[in-house]
Amino acid sequence: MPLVHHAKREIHVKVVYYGPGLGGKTTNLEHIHRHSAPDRRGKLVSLMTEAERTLFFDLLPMEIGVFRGYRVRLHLCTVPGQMAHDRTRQLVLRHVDGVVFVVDSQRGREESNVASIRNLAENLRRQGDDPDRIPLVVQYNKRDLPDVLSIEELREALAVPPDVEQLEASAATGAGVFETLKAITKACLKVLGDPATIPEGRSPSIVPGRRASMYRAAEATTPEVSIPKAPAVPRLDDD
Ligand SMILES: Nc1nc2c(ncn2[C@@H]2O[C@H](COP(=O)(O)OP(=O)(O)OP(=O)(O)O)[C@@H](O)[C@H]2O)c(=O)[nH]1
Ligand SMILES: [Mg+2]
Repeated sequence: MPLVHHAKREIHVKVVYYGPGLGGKTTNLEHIHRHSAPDRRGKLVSLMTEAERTLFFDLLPMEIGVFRGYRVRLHLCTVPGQMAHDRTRQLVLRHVDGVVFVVDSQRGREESNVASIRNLAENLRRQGDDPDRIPLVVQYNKRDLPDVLSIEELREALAVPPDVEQLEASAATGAGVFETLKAITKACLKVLGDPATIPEGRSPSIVPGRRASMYRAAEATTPEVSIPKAPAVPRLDDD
């Protein structure tokens, strides 16, 4: 991915919403699904536990218009944020083109946010991607709640470099949700360039030149977070 299909004049872009448990990833997709034209969106598939935690992943296919003569099809996915589901996160991340990192702005969630950034970097490296070259947007979510850190405090705690696009949001009310989607779509299409010149099939999504890294900062500043042994989860036979 992005996967270019010249005969159909289509581009497929996979965007993964990543972040700590209960940060609002699924709520983002639910808002997008609810507020998109029915002929532009597919079914929102969610696999949840009883407590409405994502057990496996959410998937929402969308069509967002035409880019240089090619129809753009987005595949929006979320990972399960709970630490135990790391194997599932690795599967969902395969062939990712762009990441939305959903930050939980609430006071007290700093460590979970940083642990999730570290985990994202680890899992990208594990599959051979350079975390500093995958298109990335940071969403500061839950801005509607009273006890949230300021954007400056969050930016500093998470060491988000200024060249990464950052947006405030409240997925619960919908504020900032489509702006985030637009930002990551633009970032993914920017690195794609002219689809007509790209070979058929899947090609890596790589930002030219490395960014300043919030991953290295997270790795340098956080203590080891031990990941408990994963419980049984359904396996995805990908490829
Ligand atoms: N007030 C407020 N609540 C939010 C916001 N975003 C999400 N929530 C609530 O936070 C809870 C968790 O949201 P989810 O979207 O399920 O979180 P998640 O990141 O998908 O969590 P996992 O699937 O466990 O990784 C839900 O009760 C949401 O309604 C927000 O912006 N503001
Ligand atoms: Mg979820």
